[in-house]
Amino acid sequence: MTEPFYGSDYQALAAFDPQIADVLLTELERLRGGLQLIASENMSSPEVLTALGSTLSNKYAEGYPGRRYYGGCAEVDKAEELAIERCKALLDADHANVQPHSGASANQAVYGAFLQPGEKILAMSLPHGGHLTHGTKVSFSGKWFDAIHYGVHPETENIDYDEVERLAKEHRPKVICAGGSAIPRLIDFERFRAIADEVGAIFWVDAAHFIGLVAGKAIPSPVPHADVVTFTTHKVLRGPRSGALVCREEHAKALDKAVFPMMQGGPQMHTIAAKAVNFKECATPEYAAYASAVIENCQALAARLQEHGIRPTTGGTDTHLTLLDLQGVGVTGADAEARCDAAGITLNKNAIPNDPQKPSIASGIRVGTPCVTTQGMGVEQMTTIADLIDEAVTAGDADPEHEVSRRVRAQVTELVEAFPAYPR
Ligand code: DSN
Repeated sequence: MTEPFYGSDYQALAAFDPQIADVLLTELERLRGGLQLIASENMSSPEVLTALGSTLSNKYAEGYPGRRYYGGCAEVDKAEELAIERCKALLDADHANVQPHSGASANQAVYGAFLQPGEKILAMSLPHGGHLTHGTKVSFSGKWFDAIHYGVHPETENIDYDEVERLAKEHRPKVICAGGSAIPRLIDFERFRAIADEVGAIFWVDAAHFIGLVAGKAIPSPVPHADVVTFTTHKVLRGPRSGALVCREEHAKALDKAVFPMMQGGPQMHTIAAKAVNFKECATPEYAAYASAVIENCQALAARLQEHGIRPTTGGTDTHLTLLDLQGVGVTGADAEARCDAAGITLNKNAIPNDPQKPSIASGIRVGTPCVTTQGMGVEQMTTIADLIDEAVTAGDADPEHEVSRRVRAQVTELVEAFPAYPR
């Protein structure tokens, strides 16, 4: 390249705004210095980050490629067309909309396309693993729509499909939603489709958590079964922080209109370019191997934690996350999160099904392997990580100076130095 590229120039930023430059650098050091086990996070490639830090951020481009409300969109049109085509090919979908700013925005579009205020949706309850935008009272989805919630079976801790069917027949919802943020097992999309067909409902899959595993062909796809599939692009998928949706051709117009102009204004063209880069990455054999390794690692981690008496709900995992019940070791989710944090392990407290604790305390933690797998760790390292989690949770302290915090942190440092994030 002969021209200077404007963007990603850290030195220039540091000269102008040392305070923000310092935040950028210390956040990078935080990422590098500890174990990142939040199931919904990942580490995008430098190529994705370069597209994000580009002058495409400047462009207004309301509308869709070839049909914009502003001039000067020829170049950004190319980026969006590439993103759409790559997304459709990756997920074998009829239609893709790559403009949603986030998973929540993509979900809003589903409500906008298929429901009128006050109409019914059937979705998984948040305390059983659902999501805020699936009809919780604190979200637009529960304030403006009539949400009915299913949960997990008390014995299997897996989705109670009989309950889904019973509630669907009783309430006749316009939309049935599958997916959530703390579901460790595969979802039976065929069963959901059959239930939706029985009551004439739209079948929506919120695949934010697991779409990366689908893209890597590591788990079955919801796309052949669902009317619409929404997702984020920054979780296992490893793209920029954003959202997207794919749908059947018959719903393309309604969903496009619901994304813009109903729910959003100008699309973020730099992020759309970064999504295009990410979809290209996800179509490679390397990414497919990564997606399988994420699951293998998570299964190894869950199995080892179980040996320590930290129980994976549902008995294990088929995906990138395991939801762990800490009641057997007598520690709350909040305490476990704080103790791990002090020891250099970042994870989050999480409600478990039928949790006796309030959500801000919780009886569980959610642990995921997207980041550590990106760093190249394998099943051997998962055993070490499980041992470190166990030590921090059961013997540790929220004080970073506590001897257990220090001891675990030293081992974490050794591990992340052997498998660096964003190698220098
Ligand atoms: N915050 C996301 C997660 O952690 O799963 C869901 O929106």
